[in-house]
Amino acid sequence: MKTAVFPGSFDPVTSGHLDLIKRASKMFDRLILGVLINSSKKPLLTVEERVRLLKEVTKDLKNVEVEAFDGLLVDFVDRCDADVIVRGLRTSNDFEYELPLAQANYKLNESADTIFLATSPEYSYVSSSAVKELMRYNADISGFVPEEALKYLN
Ligand code: COD
Repeated sequence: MKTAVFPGSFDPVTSGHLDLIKRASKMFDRLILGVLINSSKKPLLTVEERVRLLKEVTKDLKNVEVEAFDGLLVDFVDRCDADVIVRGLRTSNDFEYELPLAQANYKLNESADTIFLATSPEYSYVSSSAVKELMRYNADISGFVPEEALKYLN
């Protein structure tokens, strides 16, 4: 049984996240979405809200679980008894950020190896930061977040 952890802030979950979650859920027997509790980014939503929204948007994906975590990702991966970490890549900026993170995680724990999935082109411009920025201007975010999240955020 292969288990993967897809960690993130998910503040809030976007259509880009959901696309990646659906694709990764087909590759592994079990996919655990790890929601970081103490993000250094100032969160829009509480961790409870982020977990609840993720559960709602993934309710039809039977092998997907959602859990909040604190501390190091490698320790969460161990607690989940996971085989791999999944992360997404949109641009070369993501790559610059992700590569040292993946290498550091592997150095800390060789069972915390990372695989990257390329964003689907239709979601490459989507990010939680863009959603937060648009919300500040009361703009339409329907193309950026799943329907369930849209209802809640509106
Ligand atoms: N298309 C595809 N992928 C996307 C899209 C999109 N449109 N939008 C986002 N993604 C991907 C991101 O590239 C990322 O892989 C993932 O979705 C989650 O994104 P975010 O922004 O919600 O989450 P991050 O990047 O803020 O998560 C950071 C972590 C929580 C993974 C990180 O801070 C962490 O591991 N913290 C724990 C402490 C730790 O262990 N630090 C490392 C020390 S070396």
